[in-house]
Amino acid sequence: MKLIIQIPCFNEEDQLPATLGDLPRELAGVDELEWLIIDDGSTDRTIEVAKEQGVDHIVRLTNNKGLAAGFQAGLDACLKLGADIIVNTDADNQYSASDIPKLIQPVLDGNADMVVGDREVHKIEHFSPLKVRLQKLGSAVVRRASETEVPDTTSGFRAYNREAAIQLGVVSKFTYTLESIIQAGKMLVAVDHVPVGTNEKTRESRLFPSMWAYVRRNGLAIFRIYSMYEPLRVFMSLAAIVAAVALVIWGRFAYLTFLADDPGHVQSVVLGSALLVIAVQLAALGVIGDILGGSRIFQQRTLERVRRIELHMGIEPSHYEPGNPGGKHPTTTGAAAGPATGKTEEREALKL
Ligand SMILES: Nc1nc2c(ncn2[C@@H]2O[C@H](COP(=O)(O)OP(=O)(O)O)[C@@H](O)[C@H]2O)c(=O)[nH]1
Ligand SMILES: [Mg+2]
Repeated sequence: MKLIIQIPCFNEEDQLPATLGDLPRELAGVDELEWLIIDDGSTDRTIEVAKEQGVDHIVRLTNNKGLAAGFQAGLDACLKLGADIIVNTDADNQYSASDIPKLIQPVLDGNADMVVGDREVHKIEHFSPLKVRLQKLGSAVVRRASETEVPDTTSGFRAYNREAAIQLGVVSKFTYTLESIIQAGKMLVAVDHVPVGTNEKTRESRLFPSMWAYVRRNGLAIFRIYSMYEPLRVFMSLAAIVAAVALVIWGRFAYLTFLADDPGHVQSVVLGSALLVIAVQLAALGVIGDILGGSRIFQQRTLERVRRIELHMGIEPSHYEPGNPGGKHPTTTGAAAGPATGKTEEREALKL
């Protein structure tokens, strides 16, 4: 059983020593435990600090591509490095590394493919009441769309087994947390959650510089994901609302003209007609979205099979460089050999 702990990083030289310092080097039920960082085009000493701290693997993106892209590149590398379980945590030591055993237990027991750490946000002191409320509202929407029970959907502290990691393919640029839960709920991934501890806040959130940014970005992400995965529900509901308004306006016209003997409200007829046209267009968007959704599921299944073939062939992770497992003295050329996929002969036979 091999566990890789991955950490997405963007300019985290100050935070990494404490975060990595708390990570375990061995765990019960795990034979090999390695650390991987995804450096998303950092301009500071993130890589050097990670090497000093003994990180085993580095995925180094050449420029900044955003958290979701980095997360996906990390999952891909962990799979290709032979991980059976992948734990994702944040670079700012937000989550208690001592809860990793709790997080992986349902996966080790074979009861879950993906486990989301629940921070129990109402207990976090530095979360304002507004943020807690928004967080809960957003989580309720995601639970509904995903048909899961995850209480803390924006938590980045998670464990995935190989099956879950192979199946996930997040397309959002900005955040992967919400979309991955919805996707998991729709695919053959069993999602569970466990309560986890958090540490003191060490710095402001980089992802959400203000409350307004938090609302806007998460709201947009939820709408986008919901309309992508449930287009019929979203657009038919909108169409029904607009059509109902149109009918009320027409009803008013009919009442005034035929019952109240107050003719001449032609504007109501025009407005009602315009709204009805909009309602039909919205309904059509729902149908088109539904058709696209169907083809996306096939693309996703194809991607899943391509991944299995890649893993079988031992294709190397992209943007990979070895870390410095011994720690302290960073190497400039990289210490160990390439990724230990153990499939070199097979690859050579296939002339890859
Ligand atoms: N790959 C990548 N990771 C990022 C980026 N911005 C932030 N992160 C990482 O995402 C994690 C969460 O970021 P943080 O600022 O703590 O956001 P919070 O979850 O709102 O507290 C940390 O590990 C950051 O290093 C980015 O642009 N790219
Ligand atoms: Mg944070």
